[in-house]
Amino acid sequence: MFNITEMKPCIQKIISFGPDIGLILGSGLGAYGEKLENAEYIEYKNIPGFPVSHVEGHKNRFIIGTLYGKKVIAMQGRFHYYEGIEPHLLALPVRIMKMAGVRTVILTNAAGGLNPDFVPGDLMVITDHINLSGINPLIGGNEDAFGPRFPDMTKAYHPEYCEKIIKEAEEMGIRLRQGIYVMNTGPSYETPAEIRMMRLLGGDAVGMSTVPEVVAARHCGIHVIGISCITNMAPGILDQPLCHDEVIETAEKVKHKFECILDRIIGN
Ligand code: 6GU
Repeated sequence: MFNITEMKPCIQKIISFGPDIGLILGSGLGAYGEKLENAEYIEYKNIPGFPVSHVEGHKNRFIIGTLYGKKVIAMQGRFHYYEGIEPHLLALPVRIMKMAGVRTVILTNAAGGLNPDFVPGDLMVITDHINLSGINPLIGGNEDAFGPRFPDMTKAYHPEYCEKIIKEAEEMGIRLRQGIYVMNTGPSYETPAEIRMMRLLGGDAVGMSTVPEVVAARHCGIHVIGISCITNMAPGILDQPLCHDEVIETAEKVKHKFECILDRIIGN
């Protein structure tokens, strides 16, 4: 098991900065990190034992800086289990944020729509999740310094923040959905039969990330806000095949709407 305290000297810059808000940016949204003022960069490769993401467009660095007067740390390039990164390593970024004093983490992702009322380009506030991935970043010896062996996952997605975000989006004239995020490992997309199952289970969107970070964040008491960009409908919902280019294309199209919401959340 990796010993996180050994990383401390390499993340001293982050710890001294003392960010309040953590941002983990999903596919197509990494550029938001560039908005931070007086930014400094900490490359993952300079943190010993830290994984590196090979997903295209992910920059593999933390950015620390201020935005609307708040101290923010953004993770530009997140890790996925499908890359072959061990589950316990998926908890590291959130734990570094915890050591630096982060109280709230905002997670974004690209997801497939399960709810037939959704359309590609919709944004969805995550109100809860279903972990179908079969992995959990807390498997292994418990890191007692971070949290309990059996952490509670009720209200994992801060209910008052969810409500507030929905209200503010309304004020801004942005249609914001809400729903349950289902995590599957990927990298293959689901079969139509699997999608029917997920829908029956009560899922509204499906993706390949976020849940491990949420579990790690709740373990150590960090508040969570999750927002999915519905980049495509899940296989079988529409009678058409799914390709990754569509995911990237839609994420690019709704980037502005997504950024407006992030601005408002961080500002308030
Ligand atoms: Cl349909 N499935 C999964 N697992 N991840 C996705 C997706 C679908 N669409 C975007 N990301």
